[in-house]
Amino acid sequence: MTTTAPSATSLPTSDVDPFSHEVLEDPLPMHTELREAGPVVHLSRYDLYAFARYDEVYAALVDWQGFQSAAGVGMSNFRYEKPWRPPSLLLEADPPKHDAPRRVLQKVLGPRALRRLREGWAADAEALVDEVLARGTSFDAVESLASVFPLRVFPDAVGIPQPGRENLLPYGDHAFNAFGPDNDLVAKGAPRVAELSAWVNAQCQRDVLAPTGFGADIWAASDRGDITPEQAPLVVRSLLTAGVDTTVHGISAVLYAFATHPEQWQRVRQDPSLARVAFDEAVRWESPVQTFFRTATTDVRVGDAVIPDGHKILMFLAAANRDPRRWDDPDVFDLSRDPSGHVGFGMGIHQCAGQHVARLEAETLVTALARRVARIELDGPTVRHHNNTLRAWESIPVRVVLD
Ligand code: OVM
Repeated sequence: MTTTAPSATSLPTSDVDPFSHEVLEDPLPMHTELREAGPVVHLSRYDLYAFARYDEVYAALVDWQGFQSAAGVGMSNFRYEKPWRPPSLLLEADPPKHDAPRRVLQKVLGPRALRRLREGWAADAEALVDEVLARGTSFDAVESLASVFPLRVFPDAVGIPQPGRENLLPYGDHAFNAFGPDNDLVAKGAPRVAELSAWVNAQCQRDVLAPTGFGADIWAASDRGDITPEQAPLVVRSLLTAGVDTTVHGISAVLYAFATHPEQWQRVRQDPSLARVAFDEAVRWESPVQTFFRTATTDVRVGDAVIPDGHKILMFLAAANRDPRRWDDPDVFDLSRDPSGHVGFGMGIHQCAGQHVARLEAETLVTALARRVARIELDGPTVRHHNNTLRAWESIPVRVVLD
């Protein structure tokens, strides 16, 4: 990649393609280069403005007036291009339209609702760990744990029926690819979009959902008039879109972190209450959601730069989460650090509505593992899964030593 220093009249600029396979395989060198180039870097290939430093990413996340979401939080601008599906009422909306759906979802996924799930999920996690370990002590942590556990607990919690659940991961994978440019990853998903969308949309209907669960709770909110009956299925769709791949890759991240940091595993073993902070530290360290876009609502000044009205801003959450201006030893996965303030779940009015659900999934699974596994180490080459938005794993072979 070529980065050009700013002259008197121009911003630092880079011709890097953040969505190329080379960068997706290892984005860290690009993050460093963009962070060091300046607070705002023009990406010439796509004519957009990149923020890779913590302060600018944070400021953009909380400034929903200056940086809107309703024009899309991917590269494509909904003012000029038709979205691949009807926009999300949460992610791709601004106040005031955003607020009622947000309030409803936040309540449905809030601490009260989760208290009812903890015990069952802890038991499910122990049962899964027992099953996996009964088959042997060498296994793929993605195939056996990270891609299994969320699919055991989350669709049941939403209340969707069993058939077709194998569609959830491919649908989410495409949705996260669709935030990027129209590249080969989007083309790969295109043949199944109609089929997958039809299935997902069908699961959002009231009569398909179980009488209790997050889905039923969202429909009950429409009975109370908190949202309209037209909005309810789209709020359910947000759960099914954003709630599966993210937790799979987040759990992969924390398992990879432990497999490569044995001393940190010993700490959770001694104090299982660290499982929760371990997940947030893994989300900071790996940033399962790497990027989101915003759109400037006017000419917005950022430092010496002006983002022109209507232009796209690319926020590198992952680069902000390892900005040495904000974090000591940012590349170190360390359970003694306080990772709060990381932007892996975003920040501000759009901050991840499912973050407590994600934490509960990760916490129960890590706790179940810590009860039985004394050591965990890599047992072969890991393989990345490339996605325009997600930092993901295809395979993490591990070998464990039991108590
Ligand atoms: C949504 C949504 C929210 C967050 C992430 C996301 C595909 C989707 O509301 O549909 O990624």
